[in-house]
Amino acid sequence: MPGKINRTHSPVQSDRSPAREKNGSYLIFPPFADPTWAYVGLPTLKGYLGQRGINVCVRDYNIEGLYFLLAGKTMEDWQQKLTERLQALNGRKKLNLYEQMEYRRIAEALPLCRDFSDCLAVMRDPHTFYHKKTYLQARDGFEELFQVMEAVYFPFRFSFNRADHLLAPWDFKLLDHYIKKRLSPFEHFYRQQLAKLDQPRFVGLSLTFVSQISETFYLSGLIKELFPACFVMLGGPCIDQIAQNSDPQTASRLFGYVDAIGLQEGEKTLEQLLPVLAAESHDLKRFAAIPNLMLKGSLPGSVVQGPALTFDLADAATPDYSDLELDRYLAPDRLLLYSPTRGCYWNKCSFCSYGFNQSGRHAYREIPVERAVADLKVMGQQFGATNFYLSADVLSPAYAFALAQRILDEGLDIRWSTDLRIEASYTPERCRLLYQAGLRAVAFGIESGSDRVLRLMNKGIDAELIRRVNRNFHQAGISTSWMTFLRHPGESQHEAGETLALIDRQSSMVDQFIAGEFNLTPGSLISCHPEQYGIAAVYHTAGDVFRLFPLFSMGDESASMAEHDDLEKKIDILSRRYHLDHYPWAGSISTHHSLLYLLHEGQRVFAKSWPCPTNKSRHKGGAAQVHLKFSLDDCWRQEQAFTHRYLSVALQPGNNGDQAPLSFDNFQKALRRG
Ligand code: B12
Ligand code: SF4
Repeated sequence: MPGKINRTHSPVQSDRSPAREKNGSYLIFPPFADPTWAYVGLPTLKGYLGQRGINVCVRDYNIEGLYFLLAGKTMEDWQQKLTERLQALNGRKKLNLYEQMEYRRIAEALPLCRDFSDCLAVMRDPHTFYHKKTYLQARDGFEELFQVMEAVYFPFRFSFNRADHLLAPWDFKLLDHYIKKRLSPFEHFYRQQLAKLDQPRFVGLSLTFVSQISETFYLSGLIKELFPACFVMLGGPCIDQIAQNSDPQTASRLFGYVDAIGLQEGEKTLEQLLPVLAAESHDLKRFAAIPNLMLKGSLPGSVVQGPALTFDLADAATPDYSDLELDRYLAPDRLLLYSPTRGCYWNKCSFCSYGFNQSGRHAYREIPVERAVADLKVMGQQFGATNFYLSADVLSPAYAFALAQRILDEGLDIRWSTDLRIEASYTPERCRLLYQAGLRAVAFGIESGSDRVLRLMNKGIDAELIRRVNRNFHQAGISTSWMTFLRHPGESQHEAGETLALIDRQSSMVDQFIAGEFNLTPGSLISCHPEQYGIAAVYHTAGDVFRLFPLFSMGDESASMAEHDDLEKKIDILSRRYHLDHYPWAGSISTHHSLLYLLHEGQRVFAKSWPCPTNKSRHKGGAAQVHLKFSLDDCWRQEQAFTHRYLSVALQPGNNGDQAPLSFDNFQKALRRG
């Protein structure tokens, strides 16, 4: 029998009163994103607007939605649905390909159904959180929760960093299918939440990460359905990328879902827009003058855009987290995000197009150090936090030193982590200053261990400088994380090996690392001038209408399978010496859980392997506990064969380097063909 579900237990219930909320303006952060801390974008906007007398309410549906998923009633419904569906499929003589895919997922998910609220309790308890085996079991519990969800909502996939279709990217057809068929796991939760709003006048949804696309559009549809007069708007880096990269037709279709889009930073946009919306009758002409605002134009397929504006950080205000229940996040302590700088002072690496940098209007800016330290102090006092993540592209060395000095002068006792660039000015003495001021973890974009590739990337650093600066930080007691990637266009097999060899040689002073694979980022120098990097063609799939996942072909220079396997083996050997994990778990870079473990157990906590949890009940365990008519191995083999066959065609560009066929539509047709 699948695990029992406890309906009465209540750690997953919110204390928030169900009373109707009167505020007319809301800023909502939709799922799916990191649930271990509150993301900084909306509290930053609330702080700024509040200082100017404009009141907005921030709601984090990412964390509140997770509590809904963990509720006993939700799991009970899912378990019933899975049981009924399995019975129905077992009643068939034969399963088609799609049913086989679903059947295997259901069979493996059913035995995992249980009350997962114990996992939540572990993550929030200051004792069990630091007991590694217990922590890992709870972490696996959350992964299993998603596995169950993926079976219920097949063919969609979910995690704290993903919400997508099995194979096809989000396009309008897939989004409409998701919205009209009410396929979101949060359908009931959204309705409960929205029922509490008393005729909202304005709702701004933050679309920061790709993993929020489906829920953002789903929510906007629901809000429009429930409150037709409400002005619904999107903002954040991901929708900015979509609006800037898509062709004009796609951009204009976005206004079938929302009234407006905020490009780049939202402070000035909302400061000017909200009073206009509050006025009895809107003077529509005034919209067109609002900075960074994008609206539907009067001609079919056209859009109107307000003047582009780069926010002056001298005007920034203290982020306001007061609407959020900070103890509901998945962590035993409070950590706040704060963004003291925006943009990158280097901003010329070949592969990078960070945040709004590609717009050319996201110059490097800093909140004056005195103000930043005052903000940290106020936030610490107001929200009871001593841990901070300085959430920014990068801090300049001069800024980091001045900030550290000021923290010490003000006697501020905090611990923090952030991203820095490798620079010669980080001497042993300066690194000690940073440590004294509370810096405990730093992430570096190392990228490569080959000097030639670093030059090709225009990184402005070399392997010798990397070694020296990393050592200075490490020896000062600051944990160092290396972010590297392989297969930059033009990188040879030997050069890729140099990166792994550098990590290997320096591993006694590298506290965490990641060796990822090169991805083409829209707006990066490589994307804009592929020929300079030996790229034969850049193309998209037909379904990638938002232009978020450019693909490329290198002619015949690509690595062979054997070369690829050789690098993977080397990464594996290196990784075995560490405890590395994906977002947001302890062992991933720049996350809340990793910082907490570093503070608790020291710099080298991830530079050794961790005990394995014992509750891995996947696959075989699952099949043993439910009545199965069809072989799961056969289902798996059929799916593998189809996926391989399908993608080998669907990802190939057309004859002129045009788009590849992969899309929701194309996938459906291929399924029917089998
Ligand atoms: C710090 C950072 C992180 C941190 C913290 C992330 C977190 N979850 O808290 C770490 C290192 C952990 C991280 C991880 C990842 N990140 Co990151 N990260 C950043 C970074 C460098 C800064 C973010 C920040 O603090 N900005 C400062 C705040 C104040 O600005 P903001 O959030 O953009 O909000 C402003 C505007 O967007 C706007 N706005 C926002 N919402 C709204 C709403 C309305 C209605 C309006 C009008 C305006 C508006 O106004 C705000 C104030 O000006 C950005 C790059 C960048 N410069 O944006 C990338 C960025 C956000 N990350 C990105 C990505 C991809 C990731 C990862 C998915 C990477 C990976 N491969 O796993 C993970 C996901 C983690 C997760 N699941 O949550 C992308 C997101 C876009 C995308 N294509 O998905 C970005 C934009 C970088 C990029 N590639 O362009 N990241
Ligand atoms: S990779 Fe880092 S240093 Fe290079 S441009 Fe991007 S943010 Fe700046």
